[in-house]
Amino acid sequence: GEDASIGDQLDYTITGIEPGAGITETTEQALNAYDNLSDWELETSSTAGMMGQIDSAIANEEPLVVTGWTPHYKFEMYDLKFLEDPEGVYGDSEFVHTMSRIGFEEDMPEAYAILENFSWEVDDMQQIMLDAQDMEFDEAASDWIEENRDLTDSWVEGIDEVDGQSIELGSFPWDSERASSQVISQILEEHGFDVTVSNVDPSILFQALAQGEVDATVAPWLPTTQGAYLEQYGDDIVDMGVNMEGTVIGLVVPAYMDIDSIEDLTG
Ligand code: PBE
Repeated sequence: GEDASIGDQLDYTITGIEPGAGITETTEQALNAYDNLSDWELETSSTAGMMGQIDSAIANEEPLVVTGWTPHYKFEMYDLKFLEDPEGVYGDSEFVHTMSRIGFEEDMPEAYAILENFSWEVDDMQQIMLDAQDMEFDEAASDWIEENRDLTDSWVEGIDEVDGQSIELGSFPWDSERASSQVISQILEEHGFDVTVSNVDPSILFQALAQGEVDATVAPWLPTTQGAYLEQYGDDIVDMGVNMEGTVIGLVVPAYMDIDSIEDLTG
């Protein structure tokens, strides 16, 4: 008989990650924006859970739709593709921003200046994520710093060292942000700061920044991924600008699935 529809095969379920992720919020918007997704739902769990589902689906060449993003080393590991997004819900290629609490520049001018100078490429982040498959993130970050001293020196050039001033950075639990927070915290520590990094969901990070509970972050993806959180808390946060460009979010499927667009997810 007829092949079961893609919706029937997947039980009308998109496999997601942590509830507080920006991509979770954006996918909820996609469920409303696409008429063909009116019977579909987003199953949130964890990034590890989503990765496990990719592992088993690909091993058995089964269909699967996940909330995906690049840079992410594991997505280079499998033959995956983004579904076209004709409604533009997931936006275009995005920017990673550096942000701080109000008052941070006055309180810690040297840290502010270094963070404002922080800027690197997707390939740099990808390299650390790749190396971190075989070692700890702090080791992978140290290796990258040693190989990129001309770039990292440019972040601190002409800025006075400090003597043990403590700084609290907020970040996310995803590999991309563990890479960036490791790099910037090691550079700040070399400059005399005593750095602590707390990895929290985006919804918590924006709140903490707005309430001045953390000093700064190099984690947020904008304008789409964490746009909703910036709308909510942006008036009480200093957006210091872009530190990296070229991140992408969307719905991702194994390349063997013969669908190309979100509109192909039908009942
Ligand atoms: N991510 C990775 C996060 C930001 C970095 C896309 C999973 C998110 O908030 O969706």
